[in-house]
This record gives sequence, C-alpha cells and structure tokens, in this order.
Amino acid sequence: SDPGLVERAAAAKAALGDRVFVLGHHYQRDEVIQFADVTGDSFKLAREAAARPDAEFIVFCGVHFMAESADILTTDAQRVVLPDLAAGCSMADMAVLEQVEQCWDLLSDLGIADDVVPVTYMNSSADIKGFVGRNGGVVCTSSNAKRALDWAYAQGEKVPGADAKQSATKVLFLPDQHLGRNTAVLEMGYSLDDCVLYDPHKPNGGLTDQQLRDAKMILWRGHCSVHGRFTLENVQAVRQQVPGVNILVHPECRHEVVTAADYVGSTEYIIKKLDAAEPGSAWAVGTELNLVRRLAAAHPDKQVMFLEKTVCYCSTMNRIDLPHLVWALEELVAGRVPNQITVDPDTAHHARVALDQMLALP
Ligand code: CIZ
Ligand code: SF4
Repeated sequence: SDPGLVERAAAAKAALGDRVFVLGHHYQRDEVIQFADVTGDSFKLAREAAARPDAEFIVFCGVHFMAESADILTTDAQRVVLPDLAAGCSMADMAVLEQVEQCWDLLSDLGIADDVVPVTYMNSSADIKGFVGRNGGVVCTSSNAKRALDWAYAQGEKVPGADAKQSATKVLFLPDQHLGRNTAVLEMGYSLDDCVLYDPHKPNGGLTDQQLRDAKMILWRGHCSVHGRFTLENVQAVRQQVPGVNILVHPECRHEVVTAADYVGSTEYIIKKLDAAEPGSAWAVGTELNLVRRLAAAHPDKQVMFLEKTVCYCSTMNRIDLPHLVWALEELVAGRVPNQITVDPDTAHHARVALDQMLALP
C-alpha cells in the first residue's frame, strides 16, 4: 500500500494513543489489518469493543451491523466509527424490520406465533436484533448456533401441557437460510422436510398455511453473497485435482457444499483448524478471500488454497481501505467524529436483551 498513507495512518494512531481502539474483521484487507489493535470475527470483536470502556473511539473496520453491535455493547460515552458508511452487508439487508413484522403478523393470524421463537444470526441489523429481543428470542453466531437453537426449542417446554420432545416450538431463523438449515439438519437431527423457506417477497412467504404449521424451522430467505457462491462442483473439482485434500468451509455455504465438505465451522474454527493441521497437508478453504490469502501466507508448510477459482472478496468489507481508515483517524485527530454509528436507545435495549441471552447460553 501507499507508503504515504501508511505513515499517515501510523501518525494519526500514535497521536490518538489509547483514546482510539481499532478493530479489524478477519475479512478486511491487509492494508487495514496492519493497523488493527485486535482482529476477530464479529462476535469476538463485539466482545473486544465492550472490554475497552476507556477507549473514547472505537474505529470498526468491518461492516455496518458489526459497528451497530459495538455501539450497543459499549458505554454511552464511547463513539463507534465506521470508516466507510457504504460498508453494509447484503445478507443483513435481506431482512428488513417491516418484512419480519409482516411475517410475524402472518404467524399470529395462523395462531402459531406463540409457538415460534425467533433466532437471528449476528449478521443482521440492530432493528432485527431488537425485534428478536422483544419477542423472546436470541442472537447466535456461527460458533454457537446449535446452542442457541437448543435453547430456543427448549422454550417449548415452558408452554403449559407441552411434551418436551414434541414441544410446539418452532424457530424463525433470520436472515441466513444456510446457517439455519445446516445447523438444524447436520447438527440437530432435523430433516430437510422440517425446514421451510420463507420468502419475504412472496405472498404468505411463498408457503401454504399448512407448511407453516407443520414446519419446525422457518428459514428466512437470506444468504451471504460470498459464501453462497461455492458450489458442489467446486468441491468435486478440487477433490479430483488435489488427492487427499481436506475441504474446510463456513456454515454460511449452501447445504450441499457443507454436506460434501470434510470440516465445517466458524471463522475462528477455520483459523484454529489450519493452525493445528499437519505440515504438508492440503486444504481447500471455502470462505472470504482476504482471510484465505492471509492463512495461506501464515502456513507456508501447508498447501492452503481457495475453494473457488474466481476471485471472491466480500465487496462491502473491501470498501474499508487504507484511504478511508486514514481519513477517519485524521478526522478524530482534528477533533471531529466522522461516520459515527448509533442505535436508538429503545432498539438498543431490546437488541441487548437478545445479545445477553446469547451470552448466557449454557
Ligand atoms: O460472513 C461473515 O460476515 C462472518 C462470518 C462474520 C462474522 O465474523 O461472524
Ligand atoms: Fe455479509 Fe457475507 Fe460480506 Fe459477511 S461476507 S459481510 S455475511 S456479505
């Protein structure tokens, strides 16, 4: 990256000292990651932000929903900055509060809303987390999705007269259909037929009333535009080309990809798996490309490759580049707070309930 910009970022960070704390998501560019005080997935970064009450400014190098979570979990005095406001997440944008409320109204009209526990993936707006908190649900990440779903289904035992095993509970899983389906089917013994796909753009979600009544898992029709690109053909091709290859993918990948892979897990799991891998072993990794490249560089003794051949960055993550980071830091040095992300107090309160419920999972 531009040496002038590197110097400017370093100088601005030094001038701010402990007043600023820079968080870097694993999918960020190298040029940005070099200035992160800590790197992690969205969950780890939210916790790191909450653990720095003395930092006046949290500069979040990641996407919008992550900065919102940081604002919810930090003190009122702290300010969260997103270096480019256009760094959103297409998956989070696939669940809009109005649509989710419409779905909930439909479930109420069918008389089943009381049996449904809403669960949202961390990758959702603060509005959606607030909705989930208001309606007795929980947030989850890709590393605790099974625990969150176990908890959600167990809420049925609280319904008077319900048999624990045949409890009336259903889950409405937002917004990533793949994480919901993969967890329910591969980790919890539900069948594909127990899951239905609710499409917010179709009347009745594109489902019959009976399908909604019978479902154990109502999956919101959302997906990640990066992880959703990996295909079964990618898996088959790499197995043919690299005998003995281990295929390691994120649970945001499609069901048939996850089923065909050798290992599936969150970003932190993927990192640990490669750390523990034998020298000389071969790994095809199905996740965001900035991370896969860094992992390949960090493990020269192993063959670490990308599961897909065409370039596959997360375009919104990549919007945070060094010029944006320099601009944000220099604004802070000048006494201005650029691109502050705030969540209104009522939404933040209910979102926090759903986040705290996640933190309290056994
Ligand atoms: O796909 C993403 O954006 C992920 C895995 C985010 C995160 O850190 O949980
Ligand atoms: Fe959203 Fe996917 Fe990008 Fe993550 S990788 S920020 S889920 S679009």
